[in-house]
Amino acid sequence: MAIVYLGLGTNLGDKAANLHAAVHLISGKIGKVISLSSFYATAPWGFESENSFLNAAICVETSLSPLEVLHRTQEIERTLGRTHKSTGGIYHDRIIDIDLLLYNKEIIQTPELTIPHPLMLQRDFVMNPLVEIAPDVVHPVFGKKLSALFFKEKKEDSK
Ligand code: PH2
Ligand code: MG
Ligand code: MG
Repeated sequence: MAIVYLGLGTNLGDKAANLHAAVHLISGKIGKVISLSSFYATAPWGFESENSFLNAAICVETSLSPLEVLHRTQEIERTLGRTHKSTGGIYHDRIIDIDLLLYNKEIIQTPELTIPHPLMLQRDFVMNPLVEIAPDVVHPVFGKKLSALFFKEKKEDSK
């Protein structure tokens, strides 16, 4: 069994309902939900949109491999009606986005999948919910607890 952390985001439609629907499908198709963060209202990051986001993080116990988890999350995004993927750093409004943040302590770098998620530490909309449910989980690249890394980022921001 592996422990996987996923980031969830939505900025279209009934956002709370979209997150609940994603959690339900994740529990059916990926594994047992161990914990779910609060839902955080956040401003769009990295692109302009009049639609604010609702973000959350979830911890799941799974028997699937990292690539299988990725493919299931993509399937769930399509089931919930996501049309186009963000490519080349161009972001779009979306019904649901499910990002693979951490898979055990694994470090994976392939064209299809990079774990830990390369931008997670820079994104408050990922780290606020993730630190809520996993403050003591150690980031496999930086070797420090998520809470410590997030706090450090915050201090550097305010310099
Ligand atoms: N996702 C992005 C880009 N920008 N901004 C917020 N607030 N929340 C997101 O989930 C988000 C974003 C790329 O997937
Ligand atoms: Mg994303
Ligand atoms: Mg994504």
